[in-house]
Amino acid sequence: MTTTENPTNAPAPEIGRDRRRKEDRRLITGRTRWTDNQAITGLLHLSIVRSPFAHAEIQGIDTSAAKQVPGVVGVYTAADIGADAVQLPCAWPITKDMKAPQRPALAGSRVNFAGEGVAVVVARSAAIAKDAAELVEVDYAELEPVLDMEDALKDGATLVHPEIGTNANAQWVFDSGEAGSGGSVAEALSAAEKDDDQVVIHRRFRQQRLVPVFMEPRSTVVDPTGEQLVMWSSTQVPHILKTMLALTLGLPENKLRVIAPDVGGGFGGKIAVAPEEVVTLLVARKLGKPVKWTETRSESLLTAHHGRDQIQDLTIAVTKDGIIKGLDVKLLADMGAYLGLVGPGVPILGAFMFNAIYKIPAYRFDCTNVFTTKTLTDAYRGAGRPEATFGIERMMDEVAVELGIEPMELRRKNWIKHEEFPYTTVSTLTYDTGNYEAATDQALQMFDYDGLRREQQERRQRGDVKQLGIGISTFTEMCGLAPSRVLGSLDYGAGGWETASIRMLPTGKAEVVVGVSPHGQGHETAFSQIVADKLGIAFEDVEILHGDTQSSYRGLDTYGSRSLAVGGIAMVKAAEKVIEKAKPIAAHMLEASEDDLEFTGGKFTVKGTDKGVGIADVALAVFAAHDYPEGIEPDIDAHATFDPENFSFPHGTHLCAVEVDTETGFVHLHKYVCVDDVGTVINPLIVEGQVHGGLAQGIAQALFEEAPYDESGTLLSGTLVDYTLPSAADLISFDTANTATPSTTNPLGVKGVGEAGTIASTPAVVNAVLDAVRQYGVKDIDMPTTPFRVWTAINSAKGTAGRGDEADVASPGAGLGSTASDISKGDTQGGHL
Ligand code: MCN
Repeated sequence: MTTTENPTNAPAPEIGRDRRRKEDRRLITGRTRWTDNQAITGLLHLSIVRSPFAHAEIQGIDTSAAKQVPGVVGVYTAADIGADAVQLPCAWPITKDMKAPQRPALAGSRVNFAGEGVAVVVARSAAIAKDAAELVEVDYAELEPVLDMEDALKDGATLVHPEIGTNANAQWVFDSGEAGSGGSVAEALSAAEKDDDQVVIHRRFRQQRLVPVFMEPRSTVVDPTGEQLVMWSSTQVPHILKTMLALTLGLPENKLRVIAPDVGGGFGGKIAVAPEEVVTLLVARKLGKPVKWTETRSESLLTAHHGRDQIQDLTIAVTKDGIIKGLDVKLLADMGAYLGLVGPGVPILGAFMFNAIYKIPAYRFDCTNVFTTKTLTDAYRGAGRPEATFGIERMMDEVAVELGIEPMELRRKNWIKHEEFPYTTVSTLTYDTGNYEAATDQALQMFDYDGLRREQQERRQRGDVKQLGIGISTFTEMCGLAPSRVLGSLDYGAGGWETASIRMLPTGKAEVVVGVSPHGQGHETAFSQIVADKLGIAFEDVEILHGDTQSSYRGLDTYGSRSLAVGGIAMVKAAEKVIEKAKPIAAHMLEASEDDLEFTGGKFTVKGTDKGVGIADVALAVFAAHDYPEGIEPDIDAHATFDPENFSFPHGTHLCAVEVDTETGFVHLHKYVCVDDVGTVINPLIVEGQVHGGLAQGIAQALFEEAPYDESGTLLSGTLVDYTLPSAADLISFDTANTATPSTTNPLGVKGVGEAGTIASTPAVVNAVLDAVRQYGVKDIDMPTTPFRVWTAINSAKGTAGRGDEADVASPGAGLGSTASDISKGDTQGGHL
């Protein structure tokens, strides 16, 4: 269920209306062309030979057998196509002295993660290319893998990139004392240590490695035969890809055209200039023929970038009645073997979110990015913000337990009150609007919080096998990624503006060319609603065109829940310009003064009369151009660019109840309620869908998904049998709702929603699991909280786990509970798994 409460704007006919997604007809009935479906005469197929070793010298590559296979057109090593000389781009150098080792498109002399490409086979069919790739013999001399971030930073550690002399990529620090946005954390912690009315609590949390499992695997087709080289790619970022290809390969940008046709999901995993895209381009140019590469699912799991993978050390100073005095965050973030397009900046986005919705007087964030011999990490739904939200929301529960304060009450004591907005946080962001009380009150009521707490007590008293746990998570996030100036101050390599152009057709229909690029978000529907409202034309009369740099030549693409809050506003501004340009022509047609005209419902009317012309009439008059005013161009098309002054800050309260089977450790979702505030809602159905999808992903991190490596650096979840994506059967029906405090940073009052569900849900679920089992002495369980881990945690805490169980817990992928958490002033933490 979705409801919109407290809207300040009266609902317009289209904005705020549930509309089914018009693009779904073609997307879900197979009437579209994904990149892999591009049919070009003479298309060749490329397969990549990948290293089975995490870290090894390449001593020789024998391609002779593969070359003999009928149908094979060529077999190339990195040197053959210059792929070893390429430096794939990293657009976010977070510090001046950040170490950015070379990232070739194919490895030349050394591989640094299992799955890195070392050679390619090009053949007349994909099957031949794959079979022949098996025949390429590579002579590897194995090196020691680098797997553990803490070990990687020790003196004498094996280096992933010996040429940079360290496994540390960069250290990035924010200190509110130095920034002048708050006090010194060192002082706050030391004052708390000396104060009997305060406690200092330390916890270590792990963000396991995840894989953004998009439905459509990555794929690219390059056709070099025309005047412009055309690349189709299943990418989230066609514009960025085009510019980066030009810069990386020294190609003239005007000779490049990138097309992202319909793209089947991305979740951040397709924000990349992928080595495979570059290799396909290099081979296509060498051969002068069109070439296609499409990954297998296993290739995708192994080599498309991963997400998360952090160790978080949080130390909080808090008064015994629950008021936060200071928060210190130390992070280690695993970059994997190389730097992705925005990889180093992902944990830095989290720097601004650990303080979350709370008033924290002193804050320090200190992050070290580390190289390991694993697949590289980069943006994954939420990028830095789910990690931060997890850290602080887990910590809030730890504080609540430690101080014996009801967890929601603790949050209430510390959050920013609605009358305090706009509020500048300790990490220097200014939250424009929000109402945490309203969202929370609605969530509590929908959840029947008190009723479930009663049931929990009853089950405890009866000693039921299935115990109830209740978890809370509140959240806010910075999204609508822009403003350009702020991104610049964070050393991000691009701006944050977005564009839209409206082309008015002679028959009064509108083609809207947008710079953002959907891959499942329903843009064509929601954006048609906006433009229909603003121009006063029918929803069906608006066409949204995207994803082709030839028609949409300017844009910064889709990520960071920015498409509506930035791109949508560019559409509003373009529509306003269309009306502005149409006005003198309408006045001319009506033989009236422009000052006497008003525009409503798609029509210019002379005030106080029923004389009027529609925008469609003006469009036709402009097309004929027989009679239009002197000095005015016969053209009412318009282009606009929007660069907001601030992020948008959606927020919400998520409540989760789980049943934990104390005999099997199985966690069953019992109830999930969330109330999100995304400002003005354009399409409630789409918003609800976005939240549902996000919840599935966040819950999956808490309960199911993990990409672990064994001690040789081999990925253990290389298929979807091992990487446990939840199915519908693993989830329940979610109860979602919205409150609406419109954003003041854009004229629609909208805030992003694409990442919200993912950000808030993970800590809500883990807090619920722990709430069920704390009674046995369990203090923490690493994610995902699998039945085995939960069962082991309960039995270890009770002292009933046997030797065999302990051995299993320490096995790779079991979460390794060897984390050191403690509470100063006497308390110690046990049972952490
Ligand atoms: N919307 C709305 N009203 C609001 C906010 C949003 O109607 N107040 C609508 C928008 O018009 C848009 C959709 O909701 O149709 C999402 O909008 P927005 O929050 O601006 O997010 P983006 O369109 O920029 O999408 C990016 C975001 C991110 S960062 C990830 S990751 C993600 C996500 O979207 N990946 C997705 N949602 C996904 N959904 C699908 N199906 N597949 C993915 O890969």
